[in-house]
Amino acid sequence: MMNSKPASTTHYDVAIIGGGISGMYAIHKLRQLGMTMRAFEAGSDVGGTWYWNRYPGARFDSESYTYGYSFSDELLDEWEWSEHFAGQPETLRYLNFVADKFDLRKDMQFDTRVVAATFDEENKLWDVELDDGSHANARFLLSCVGLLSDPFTPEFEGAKNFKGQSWHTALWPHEEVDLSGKKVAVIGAGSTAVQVITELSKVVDKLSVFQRTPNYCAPLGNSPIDEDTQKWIKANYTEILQRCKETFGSFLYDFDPRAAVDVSAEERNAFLEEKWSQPGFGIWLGNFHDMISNRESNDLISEFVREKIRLRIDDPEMARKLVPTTHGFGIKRIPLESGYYESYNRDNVELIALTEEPIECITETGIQTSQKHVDVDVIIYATGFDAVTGAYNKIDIRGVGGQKLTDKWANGPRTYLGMQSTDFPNMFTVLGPHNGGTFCNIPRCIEQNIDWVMDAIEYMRDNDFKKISVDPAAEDAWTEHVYELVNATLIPETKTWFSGDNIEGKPKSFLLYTGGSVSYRKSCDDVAENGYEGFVLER
Ligand code: NA7
Repeated sequence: MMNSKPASTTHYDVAIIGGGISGMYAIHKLRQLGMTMRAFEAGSDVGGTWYWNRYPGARFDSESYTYGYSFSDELLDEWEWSEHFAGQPETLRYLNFVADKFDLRKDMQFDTRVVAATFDEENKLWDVELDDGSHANARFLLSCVGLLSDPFTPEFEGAKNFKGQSWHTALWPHEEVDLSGKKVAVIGAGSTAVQVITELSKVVDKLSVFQRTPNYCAPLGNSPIDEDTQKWIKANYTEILQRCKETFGSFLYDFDPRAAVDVSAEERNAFLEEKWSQPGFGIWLGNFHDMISNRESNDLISEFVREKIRLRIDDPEMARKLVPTTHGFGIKRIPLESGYYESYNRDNVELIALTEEPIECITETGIQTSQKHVDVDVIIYATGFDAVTGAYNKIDIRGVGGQKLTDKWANGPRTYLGMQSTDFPNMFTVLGPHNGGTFCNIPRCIEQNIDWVMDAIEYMRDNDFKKISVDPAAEDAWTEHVYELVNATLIPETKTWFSGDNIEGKPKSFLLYTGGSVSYRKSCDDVAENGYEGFVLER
């Protein structure tokens, strides 16, 4: 493939893969450094996650005003979020507004996939091959591919024979889809399914939900932002954004320093009731600090939430299927919902618990389970993503000595700070595996990641360095640190995309970083302050 390289290859200082929130910000920052760059984006326009995930109900689980970019006071002042948790159309409008305001598209190439990237050791350059066969090269390769950008559709027997329409939620059609009067199946019960089921249940003739593992869903508590609150937000952006820098997940709330087991039952219940009644992730990331590490505490909190779920479902048999029993609260991503459980009180919604009634195959007209045939017109796969490493595996990335990144990460990723991997010099992985941004209010950590990478690039330019690579000892230590942190929690006990075990055949290995944003930022800052300790810089 690489031999067909055309004679003329365009050169940039930085080649960026992806035109979502990370890629867009990277362009803005690189311009400030006076560098040349090009972002290659598979979609036809900006937005990444928010460009692709157009399904009904797609919405922030982060407070809108903690999610937007913070780099421009003017932008903070000009943009007004209409809801505390904005829906996808508004978010995409916002990202278009940013792209227009900062004229970002002129450094972006849409409808273009990067198919390969090879490090040219002699010239210390990355050669990037695009899906039209053309090439570009750059001193630095910045992967801005996001965490959840490689949609996963399980291979059910017979799926190809289905005569109706079917699609993955992340590939929702761009044209208007009218599902009223239709019989629709949704496969999945994660955050996406919870959002899409709630909306579809209100419009379709019949909705059949195929759920493998129920989740603990908590109320989102969304509402419009009134005029006074709007003024308050604008006047307090500095404090809001500063607060996000000080908390574990870069949200406005943080874990409570008390252990759930150390307080009286009365105090604990009052605390949980309060958290439950508040909007957003407070019930998860503002809960007792030992919730994700202490079995007893986790059991107490899980039972509190189970009871909340039971109370909302009319039919006890339906409630039994919807109440999680095989994992504890907060160990997996908590879907936030706006009437999800009430969907199951509607006559037009049925729930098929796949643990009791597995899918045998897909037929021309619907889904055959071990017990019945469910007739459907449309099948919606809300089956998640090949998370974190999936998008990397789709690109033939080769580092020193032609080593393939997929081979290096075959048994699980190895990185330093989640920013770079040994033998893949000059390649920075924004929100990459084991990066602090993986367990974070994403844009807050994207800005931290990009700012840090830009400082490194600037430092190299100013000191005439051409190559930055990771010392293997630093990579070993970071990887060890990542596993040590997660092994002190209950997370390894559960199957989740956090560990790649939502995908058959993918090695179970933890992909995120659970040390929290504050600790992660400090690690990154310390490395920079110590002359990029753990990295090797060459001229
Ligand atoms: P998730 O959270 O990975 O959810 C995927 C869902 O699809 C989950 O319920 C899975 O069940 C289900 N699934 C996956 N494969 C199958 C098969 N083969 N059969 C039946 N059901 C299956 O993805 P989401 O898109 O909902 O959310 C991803 C992230 O986006 C979320 O964490 C937020 O950060 C935003 P399982 O639980 O594996 O039994």
